[in-house]
Amino acid sequence: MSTFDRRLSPAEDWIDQKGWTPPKHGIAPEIRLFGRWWNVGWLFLLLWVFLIIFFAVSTWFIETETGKAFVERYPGVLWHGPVMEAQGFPWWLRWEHYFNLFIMVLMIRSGITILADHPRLYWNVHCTPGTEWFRFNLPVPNMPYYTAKDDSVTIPGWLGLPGIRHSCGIARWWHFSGALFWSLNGLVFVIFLFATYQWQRLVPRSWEIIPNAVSMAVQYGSLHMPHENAWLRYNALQQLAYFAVVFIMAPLQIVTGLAMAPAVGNRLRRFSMLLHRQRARSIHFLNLLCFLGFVLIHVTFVFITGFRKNFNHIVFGTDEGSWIGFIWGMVGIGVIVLVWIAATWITMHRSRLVQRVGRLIVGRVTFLMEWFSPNSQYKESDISPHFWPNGTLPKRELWDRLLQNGTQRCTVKVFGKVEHPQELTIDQLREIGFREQITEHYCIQGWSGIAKWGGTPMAKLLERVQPDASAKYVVFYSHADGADGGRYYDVHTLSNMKHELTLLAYEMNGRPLNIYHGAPLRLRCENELGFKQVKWIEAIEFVEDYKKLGAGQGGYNEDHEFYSRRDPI
Ligand SMILES: Nc1nc2c(c(=O)[nH]1)N[C@H]1C(S)=C(S)[C@@H](COP(=O)(O)O)O[C@H]1N2
Ligand SMILES: [Mo]
Repeated sequence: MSTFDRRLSPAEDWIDQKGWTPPKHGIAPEIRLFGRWWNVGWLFLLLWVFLIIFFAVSTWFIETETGKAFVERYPGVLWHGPVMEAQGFPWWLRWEHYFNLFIMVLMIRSGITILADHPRLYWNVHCTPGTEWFRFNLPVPNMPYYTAKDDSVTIPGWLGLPGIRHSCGIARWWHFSGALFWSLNGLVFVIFLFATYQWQRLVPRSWEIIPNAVSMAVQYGSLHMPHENAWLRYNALQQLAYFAVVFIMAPLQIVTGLAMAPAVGNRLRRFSMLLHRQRARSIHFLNLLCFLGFVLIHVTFVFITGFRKNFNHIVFGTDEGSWIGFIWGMVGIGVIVLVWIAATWITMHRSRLVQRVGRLIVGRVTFLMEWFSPNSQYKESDISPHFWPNGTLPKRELWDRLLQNGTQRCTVKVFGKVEHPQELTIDQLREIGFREQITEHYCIQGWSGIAKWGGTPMAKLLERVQPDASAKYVVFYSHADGADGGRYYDVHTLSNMKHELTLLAYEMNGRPLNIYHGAPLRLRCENELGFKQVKWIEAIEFVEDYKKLGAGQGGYNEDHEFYSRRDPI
């Protein structure tokens, strides 16, 4: 054991709320429009007014001659498929509909938890304070070291998964495992759709769908419940809505989800210029609102258009009016509620288990994204005017040492399974090699920023120290402790260290790195998230395995906050 790993701390395998990031409450969500902030409550008022106008106009219009002719011409149901007596709801559709609900509940809850870790949404990639269009926290205070962690807010445990504050690490296991199953479920659904007649119920094949959908809306709006039968075919409005959910909203959610990953963004530069992380994040959220709006309207219509029949359709696939489908439907929803409660309990009390199972389920899939390793850089003009700081500052000693010796004479110790262990000053590092790169930083909490980093390529250091064949991982020990005490550290794969953009940085935006951003030395490993970019590096150790370090998860946040050791997404 070296003197470095002795200062690492063990970690709890569960979330002890007393030791966790203390609660901090946000504010009611606000939207920035016309240069000022509006409470979203106003939107509901607006929606209400809109609905009243819509109902009034529909009621008037449908009685006019034009209205009558319109509804007669476009009754609201289109059908081009073969005339079959019973289209019905086959078993696969009913089961997938249920799985979908089941998974979406978990994903929405964990998604809200992730959002609360950076309670602001932007259309620009820099996340400059004041430029957000949506927030549920107060304006960013003007102080030198207000971190993204300080900015995160608490979400109640009944809503979020797990809720509380700064729990995005564990929420992500739920969110990504859910996303995997949800996408597979969707894929199987689409395959079945096209393997059967069912796709004809969903896919519109004529522009007549538009006036028919308007007609449907007017009929509902004037409270004329149209005569229709969803058992045989959907009406135009239903068809459009279901089509949008399956073929537009769901794929959009998958694409914007992936677009937030550093591995994807850094690889597909052209694509990510268009759909950069903050746009993707904003659209991901707006699309969530579309999903929620859909669910609200969908459930309302299930109840007002004959709920016993509708429940029989979707639960048993029968077209009759008994209570049986509704009763079993409620049992199904009861199961979801139980899972809702159990998921929160497990996440809080068996956190390490959630981390482990999550890794088992989605680990490999997300790790594959390291294939999308970074290959492109930004221009000078892309550099962010503001770069959020994050992390727990080092103690007084390091500040004093930096002041006394100057950064250039600070040393970094390189040791472990290498031919030539050594202790190098920043000046000596510079002699080994120097390069500059303009890259995007992706913090796990949701913010991003572009900066120019100057430093020594890790590959050059590898040439110098010559790792042994047994060295598989590289450990970066910080001068600073993590939030719960014990030294901050993080483990990287040796292969990631060989990448041309992996840098030991001591310059930022053309100036010596300042202490807030990690002086004297910090890491840049561009296909991983921000927490893996260790700041204030004191030592670098080459190891065969990391399981004996700290709590054995491969890093401080991995140990204490249940993050993933490889996190390219
Ligand atoms: N030693 C140390 N390094 C750290 C952290 C920390 O808490 N301690 N935080 C990490 C996180 S979560 C992020 S997002 C980046 C932030 O880097 P920045 O402050 O330059 O923006 O540093 C990483 N490096
Ligand atoms: Mo971060």
